[in-house]
Amino acid sequence: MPYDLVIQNGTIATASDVFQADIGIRDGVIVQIGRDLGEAVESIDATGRYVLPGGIDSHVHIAQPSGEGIVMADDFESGTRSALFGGNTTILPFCLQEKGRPLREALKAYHAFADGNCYTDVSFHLIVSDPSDAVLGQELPALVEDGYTSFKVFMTYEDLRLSDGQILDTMDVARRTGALVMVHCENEDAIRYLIGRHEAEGDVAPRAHATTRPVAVEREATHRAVSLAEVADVPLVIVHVSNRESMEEIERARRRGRKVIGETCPQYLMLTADDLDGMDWEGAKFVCSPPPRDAESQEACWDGLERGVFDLFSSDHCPFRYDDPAGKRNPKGMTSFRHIPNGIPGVELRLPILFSEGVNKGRIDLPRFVALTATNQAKTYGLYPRKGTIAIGADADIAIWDPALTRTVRHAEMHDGADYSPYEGLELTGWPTIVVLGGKLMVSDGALVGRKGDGRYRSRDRSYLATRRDRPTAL
Ligand code: DUC
Ligand code: ZN
Ligand code: ZN
Ligand code: ZN
Repeated sequence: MPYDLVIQNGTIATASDVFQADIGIRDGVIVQIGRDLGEAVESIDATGRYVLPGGIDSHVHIAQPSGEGIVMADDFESGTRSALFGGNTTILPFCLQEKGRPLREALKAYHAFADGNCYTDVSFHLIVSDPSDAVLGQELPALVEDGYTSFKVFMTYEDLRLSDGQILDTMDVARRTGALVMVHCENEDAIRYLIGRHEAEGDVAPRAHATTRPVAVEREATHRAVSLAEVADVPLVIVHVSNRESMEEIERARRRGRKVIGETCPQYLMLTADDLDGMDWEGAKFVCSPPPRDAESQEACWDGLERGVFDLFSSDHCPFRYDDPAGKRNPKGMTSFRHIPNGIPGVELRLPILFSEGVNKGRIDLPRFVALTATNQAKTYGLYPRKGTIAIGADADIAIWDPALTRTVRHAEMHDGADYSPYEGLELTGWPTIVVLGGKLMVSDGALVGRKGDGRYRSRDRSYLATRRDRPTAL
């Protein structure tokens, strides 16, 4: 029987190997890797290109309610389209529980947003904002069984933060059910204190967003999060780490034998707090939390990617329009940095940035790139070995890269719903030019050929980190 699709003559990279071979695909799955595979209905010539597992971005915010009058710039159509063009085939957005409401209600809404609208596969993390007895006792355990195997908790934001006791209670559900907890580490009380001081001084411009969320605020919360996880005896993901001192908390916890995974993001490699200065309200374009820091922190994050302090490199795509009353320039926002919605777009540039600045500049090798952006993402969040690698039996989710293609970032040429890119004008070498999802050609030489709805919802297994000997996984 002929293959549906064969990808020929490319250089394949996985998290462990780089080799030349052809890939035979049938019914959406990789069924052969080798030479002279024989007949195929369709074939792609990947001579001179890298053939990589499709990117998995485990940290993406889409259509998330963001406070009074504020609207996210991406829905599932534009968000997954942007992800696809950036070489991704799966993204994991967050489903936010509204206070006082069941998580199932939020999930129903998110599934309705996503169904039939996606260009990549999607799966959801849960954000627990209200760990009531019903949520902890019944709802979360049932949802873990249903394939929602990870939840995020916040230590900051008045309306999202959990107390230490609530975090412990949520971690305890994870301990009992084999779910994985992700924590946003910033100390809300410390931030409130600094915001009060700066506003009293009339210091209200976007730059003060960074000043009022200094490293100490993140480091303290990181220390507390890993300590709470130690008390509850659960593995942990520290998301969006921005600086060396927080990295050191992760490393110290690991030396104590704790399973702690670190994640960093493109903004902490490419931006600094100086970007929040700027004429008019332009600095708002770079407002995200934790904030970008300084050149030394950028170096620290590169170092962490090289040395393995970080296992995950994700975008934290959280897009708001700039020139829009529903976004960064909302009427209240312009009166104080405090009202600027936190988050920046990045799902389309995550991989090109790491490829150009990491692989092409010799900071990390190709297998490490694949590990950080696909394989570890799949393993951490229960998608491996179905996704995150090029292997017989895996989904045929593949990105073909031209390692020598140089392009300058222009938001006008991007595919998200925002009206700017924080990386405008950046010259990057190495771009995905062909993307295949489940054996179906989605992007061909930079043009969209896939259809909305080709991407589907995927339930997940438990993380390999959270499985115990008495609860085996697919691994
Ligand atoms: N945390 C995120 O993970 N993303 C955007 C904003 C935030 O605070
Ligand atoms: Zn966060
Ligand atoms: Zn100040
Ligand atoms: Zn985020």
